[in-house]
Amino acid sequence: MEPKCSICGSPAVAYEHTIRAHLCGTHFTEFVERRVSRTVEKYKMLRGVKRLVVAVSGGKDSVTLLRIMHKLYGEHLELLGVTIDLGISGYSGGCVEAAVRNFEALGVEYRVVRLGDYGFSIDDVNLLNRRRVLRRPVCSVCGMVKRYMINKVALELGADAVATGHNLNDLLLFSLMDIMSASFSELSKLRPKTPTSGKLISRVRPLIFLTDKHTLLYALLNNVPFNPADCPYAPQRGIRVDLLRALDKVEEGNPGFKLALALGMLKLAGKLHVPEAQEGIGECKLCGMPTGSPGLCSFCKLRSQVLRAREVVAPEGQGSSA
Ligand code: Q46
Ligand code: ZN
Ligand code: ZN
Repeated sequence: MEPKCSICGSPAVAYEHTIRAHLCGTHFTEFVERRVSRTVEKYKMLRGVKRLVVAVSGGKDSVTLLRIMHKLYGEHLELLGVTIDLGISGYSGGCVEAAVRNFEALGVEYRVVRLGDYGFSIDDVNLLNRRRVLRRPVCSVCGMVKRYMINKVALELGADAVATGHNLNDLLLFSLMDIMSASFSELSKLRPKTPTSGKLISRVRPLIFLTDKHTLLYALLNNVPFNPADCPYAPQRGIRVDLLRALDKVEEGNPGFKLALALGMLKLAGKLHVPEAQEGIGECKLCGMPTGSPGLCSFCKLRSQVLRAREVVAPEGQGSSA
C-alpha cells in the first residue's frame, strides 16, 4: 500500500525520519520551510538586517534558499540576488541561466558578476594546473574566488548580510576536514552566522540543517528551476566523497545522526577562540578589500599569478580544453 501523509492522509512523497513522519508534497514543503525559519530564528540570522543579498549559484540548494527566503521574508526585507559566472565551460552558462530565471520569476533585483571581467576563468586555473605552471586545487581557488566576489558585490550593494546555500552535508564535511587537518581556527569560523567586520559582510546559512535531498525534493515539488548538471571539477572520488557516503550510511541506521553531529560541531566551534577578525585587519593594496596579510588579498594574488602563468603558456597554449 502507498504510504500516506502522517498529517493529512494524502499520498506521501517522502519519509522524514527526523520527525518520524510520512509527508505529502504540501506538508513536506511546510516542513522544509519551518526548518529554515527555525534556523533563522535560533541563530538570529536576520537581526538588524534590512538588505539581504542571496548568493545563488543556480544549483538546487541556492535556488531553494532564494525561494524560501523570498516566501518567508520577502515582504519585510529588501532581497537582492547575486550570481557569479565562473567561466566553467559547459556548466556556468546553465547555472547563471537558472539563477536569472529564479530572480526574474520572483521579481528579485539581481546582479550577474563575471570572473571573466577580471581577465581569467576557473577553466584557466584548471588548464594551468594541468600544464603544471600553477599548483592550486581548482575547488579551493573557486571557493576563495566566490567568497571574494560575493563579498565585494554585497559591499557595493550596501547589503547588511549575505545568505548562502550551504547545507548540512557541507557543514559536516567542512568541520570534519578541519578537525582532520587540525585547522581549529578554521573550525572556529564555522558559525551559522558570522558578524560584519569592517568590509567583510555578515554571512548567514539558513539551510545548515537541511540535506541536499531536502532541497532537491523541495525544488522539484515547487517547480523551482535549477541547473541539474554537476560541475566538471566536482571530485568524483577521494576522502570527501567517501566521507559523505559513510555519513549517509550511519544516518540510514541511526536516523538523526547527521543533525546531532552538526549540532555538536557547532557547539564545539562556538567554544573555540575566534581569531580576531583575521581577514579584516588590513586592506588589499590593489583592490581595497579586506586581507589578513600585508600587501595583496588572496584574490589579487591569485589573479596576478594566473595572468603571469598564462603568459608563460600563451604561445603554445591556445585553446583551453578542460
Ligand atoms: S563550482 Fe567551483 Fe564547486 Fe566546481 S570548481 Fe569546485 S568549488 S565543484 S561547489
Ligand atoms: Zn499532508
Ligand atoms: Zn585585492
